[in-house]
Amino acid sequence: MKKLVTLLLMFSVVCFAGSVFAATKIKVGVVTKPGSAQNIAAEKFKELIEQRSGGSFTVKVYHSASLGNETEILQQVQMNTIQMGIVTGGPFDTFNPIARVINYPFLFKDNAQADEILDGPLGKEILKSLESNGFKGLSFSENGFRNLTNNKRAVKTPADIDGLKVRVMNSAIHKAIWQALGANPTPMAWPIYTELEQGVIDGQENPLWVMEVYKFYEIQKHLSMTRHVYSYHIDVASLKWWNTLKKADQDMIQTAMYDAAVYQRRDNRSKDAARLELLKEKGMQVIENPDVSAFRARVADLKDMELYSDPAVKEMLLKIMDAVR
Ligand code: EAX
Repeated sequence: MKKLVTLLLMFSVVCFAGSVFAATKIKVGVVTKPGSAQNIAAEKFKELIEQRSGGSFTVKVYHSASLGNETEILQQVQMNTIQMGIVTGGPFDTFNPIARVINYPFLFKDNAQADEILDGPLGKEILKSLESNGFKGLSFSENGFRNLTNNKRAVKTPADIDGLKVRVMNSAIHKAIWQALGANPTPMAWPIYTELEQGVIDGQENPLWVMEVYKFYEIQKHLSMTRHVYSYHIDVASLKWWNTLKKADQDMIQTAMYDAAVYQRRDNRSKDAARLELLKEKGMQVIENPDVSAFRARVADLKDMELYSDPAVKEMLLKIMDAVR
């Protein structure tokens, strides 16, 4: 009997210690490979939260589309089969049209404007509105300003874009932008190296880091610094999961993700000049000053399109336009 009591006691001590010390695992999904913008944000978040929580949270980053494309990552976050995702603004568009506002062409002049809006009250409102889709929006990390590459010709003016088959993200606004610019936009999930290599598409548009990390200089000849969209990632958690966490843990995760996002934006920006040099060295023909005002004129009417007919979405777009004017 005594032995049994002792055993039972030992067993409950082990269980208690287990429940106190078992770390909570956070699975984070990104579609890109190590060294990419999303991955740098995810890895920094891992480092910060594991350190600050004293090990009570551990993070595993699932990368390189091992969990599927960005839309599929978001579906898994909604269901809480993974707890977090760092996902480009484009694919959010199909879940909530509010994501369209930041993808609006030529919305931000520079990084400082993007930070001011996204870290400010309007950015918070956008994150908040994702709760209706089962996402807890934590912060914005960045892909960066997007630029056009293609294999057909140097692009300086809209006429040079006419008829180019350009891959775009799965997003209504990105498709509309390239239609307005005169291209033949083809929505496609990431990654796209093979399609570029085989010539299924003539070109694509992404920030400079993508051309370097994914070695697009091997298969794309022309780069035009169009900077047509400031591309953000939304760093999201599953709302289902979020609601099970203690307030103190929510705060710690929120702060760690925001700090990681700020770190990653700075890191990304600090590397851009060297990247451009590298791409030139690798043989890309770069048009550094295309006729941006002509591009702008072609997309000037997008805000009046059906895409922005939802009053809340339109209102948010106009508020941002007003704030950055
Ligand atoms: O970061 O699909 C895209 O073009 C994204 O920018 C991609 O996630 C690369």
